Amino acid sequence: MTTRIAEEVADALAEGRPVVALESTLLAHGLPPGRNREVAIRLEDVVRAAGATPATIAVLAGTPTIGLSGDELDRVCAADAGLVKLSRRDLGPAFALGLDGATTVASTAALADSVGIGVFATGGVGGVHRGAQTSWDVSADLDVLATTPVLVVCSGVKSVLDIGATLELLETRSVPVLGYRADRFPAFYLRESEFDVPWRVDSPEQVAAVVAAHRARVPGTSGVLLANPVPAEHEVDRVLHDRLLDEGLDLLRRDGVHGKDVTPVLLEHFHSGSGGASLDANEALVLSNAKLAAESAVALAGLRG
Ligand code: PSU
Ligand code: MN
Repeated sequence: MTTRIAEEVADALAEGRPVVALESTLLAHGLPPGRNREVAIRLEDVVRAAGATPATIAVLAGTPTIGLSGDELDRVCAADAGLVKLSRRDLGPAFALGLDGATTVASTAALADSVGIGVFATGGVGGVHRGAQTSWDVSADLDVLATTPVLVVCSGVKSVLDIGATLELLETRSVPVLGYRADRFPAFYLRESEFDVPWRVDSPEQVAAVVAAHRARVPGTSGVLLANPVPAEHEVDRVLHDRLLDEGLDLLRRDGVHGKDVTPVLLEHFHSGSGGASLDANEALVLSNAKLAAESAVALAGLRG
């Protein structure tokens, strides 16, 4: 069983041209069928327009696949796809059992790094869940950020998580957190949480300079988290957001949802309860993150000369 790398991605890597990894869980489990296929193609277009090569990552018939064809994107986005949500620990079983699966931030970043892709765009990363004091529900995304030298561009973490605890853990694990043209850490649907970002950067060149310094001159192998707030015109109304959040948390308790189902159930609640506003926000922020990731990858490639 080998890793399959799309030709255009392999060529770009061999020639040192910028590549941006994209995850498949946000397509298969974060967006509804139909819409997910449109977003998949728009993400790739945005990356290309900014001068980088997109590499959407998934596991297909047990093979890690870096860069999906149109047919493969159809397969990942199909209504009846039934793809398993694969975190990093699930990769071995999925390979061995020949499964189709969608990769989370944790597994996408790990697979990207394994083939030499150092920049990755997503929507929101997983983090410390509310009530983690008793549930121990802390996303493996944080562990991968702590151990994998990948730049992850996101719009912060959803307010369904314990944002303060998530930022504390990122500090403990020595992951630099940068706000893109922002002083506050964003909360996915909202441009600002109540928490400050440790560092602010204002251009892709600054992002690249920080990433290069972190990789070359700071001992250790942690990633870098770049937090890019949702574009202002797509931010979800705060009152609506707070209502959906309270309802969503009640729903989880009522139905006893836990583990890897928590994030998809909450996302679906937001999408159905907001009349589509949260979907528009979700699409706008991942597209904006893909663009910024591509611009940063281009700037990083420029530094390597
Ligand atoms: N946040 C979102 N949308 C998503 C996810 C996170 O706004 O679709 C997905 C990502 O793939 C992330 C995963 O890696 O959920 C985290 O899941 P968990 O909390 O079960 O680790
Ligand atoms: Mn979890």
